[in-house]
Amino acid sequence: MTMDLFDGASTLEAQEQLAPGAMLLRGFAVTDERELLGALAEVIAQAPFRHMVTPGGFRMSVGMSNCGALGWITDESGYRYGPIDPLSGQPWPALPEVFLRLAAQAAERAGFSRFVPDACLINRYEPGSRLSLHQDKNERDFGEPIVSVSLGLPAVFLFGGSRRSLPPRRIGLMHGDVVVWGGPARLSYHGVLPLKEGFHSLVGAQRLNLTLRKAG
Ligand code: MD3
Ligand code: FE
Repeated sequence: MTMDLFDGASTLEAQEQLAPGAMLLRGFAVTDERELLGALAEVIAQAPFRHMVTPGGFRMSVGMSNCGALGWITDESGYRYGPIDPLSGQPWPALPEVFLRLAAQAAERAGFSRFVPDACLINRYEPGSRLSLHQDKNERDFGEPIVSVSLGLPAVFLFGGSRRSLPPRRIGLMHGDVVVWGGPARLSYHGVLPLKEGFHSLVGAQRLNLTLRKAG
């Protein structure tokens, strides 16, 4: 792990490689927290959180929305990206500049230059919400990384291997933590344990997770 003091904000930032291709940037988004949450509120006003249904017919406990040219959706016919919010019949809201800037800066730090996402899946966890072990493989190019941003209540993230049967590591993800998933880590299984009750001073009784992706 490397620690570096930066830019007069007197923030101590830790950078930790979880595995080849998986770089955890502790607190990387904290300085942008208010701008991120403000932009997020505007997106959610246009495209509210909804509980999507899996192809198997299960209602997801995580509330989801999207912004960007493409949004991730699931329904009875499958998992996919599409340009239209099925709830409004309108295009997904545009990606806010602050999302684009943060994603590019985090990706750069992890060794991916010029990362330009075209999709952002927004996950809302309420106490009890969980995400079972899965791979993200609906994107066109697995050579592109995914940048995840955690806001609000802490969660236990499960970081597995290339097969579902391999036991996952448990990693605490806190407000402001950013993880860049690329290279050999890109297709690893991962999930989130049920969220515990709590209250975050800026975000309230929930956890919000942004995943910035190049989907198309
Ligand atoms: C590792 N989200 O949206 S973020 C997802 O906290 C998702 O809401 C979780 O899994 C969440 O698909 C985890 C961390 C994450 C995101 C994408 C990954 C880890 C990943 C893609 C590949 C490998
Ligand atoms: Fe995922």
